Amino acid sequence: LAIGVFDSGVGGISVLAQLICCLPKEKYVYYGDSKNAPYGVRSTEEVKELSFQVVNQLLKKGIKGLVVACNTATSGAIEDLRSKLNMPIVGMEPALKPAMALNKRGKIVVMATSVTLREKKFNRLIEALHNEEEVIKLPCPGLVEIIERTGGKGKEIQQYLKELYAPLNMKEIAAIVLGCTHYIFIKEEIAKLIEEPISIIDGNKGTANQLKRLLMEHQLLKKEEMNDFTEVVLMNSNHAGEINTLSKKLLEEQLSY
Ligand code: DGN
Repeated sequence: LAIGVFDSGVGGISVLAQLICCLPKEKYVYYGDSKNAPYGVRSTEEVKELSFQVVNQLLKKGIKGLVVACNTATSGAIEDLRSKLNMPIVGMEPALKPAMALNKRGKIVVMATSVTLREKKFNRLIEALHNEEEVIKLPCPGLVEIIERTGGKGKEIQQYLKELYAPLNMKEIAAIVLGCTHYIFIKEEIAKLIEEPISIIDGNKGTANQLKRLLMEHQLLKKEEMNDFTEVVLMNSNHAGEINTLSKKLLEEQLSY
């Protein structure tokens, strides 16, 4: 049985790459719902409905665990998914805790979709960390669409980021948290815009570690001797179950870092 991984498009490919590094013997089925991207501007009900549609496709492939490789779908649907499916389920969380653990003075910018920033899950996290004044919520409307179209390269992204950061005082910022899995592909572009002491952090490692812990706990981890290679099936709703070239290219890029 495989690990099912999904996102509202190609964003979760960055998570998949991290999972492969952490658990290379497993089989993965990735579903990118590019046809319905972005989820980030939809109602919570719609996000739930779309997430269940995708998960039904993954269940048909035979999965033993699920990674919701999308902060938006995690915020909107993970509780319902957990109550309906009997398997380990791991989601995304904007990496605020690691950002605070750096113990730097200054504000933490969280780049994410409007759904993620407005949902209870994230706001509870900020409250629990007693960090309300230090967090700047930075929604990035339209950015997911540009990344779906360009793979995260080119002038359009640079221009977008320049305008997004223009109102902020860079000197006040200690860290930038990438709270949307699509934004990992533009990490280098963001790095070009900022100066050294600002750290850029994502939650992918945390998710991979959590999956490993849960699979071990449920004795679902593949045995060392069973498989010498990673098996990956890529699907995308825009391509009728076919491998999507952009997903493949992004996965190869991520794995070669
Ligand atoms: N990759 C999704 C996330 O992590 O929130 C963003 C997707 C979207 O549809 N806006």
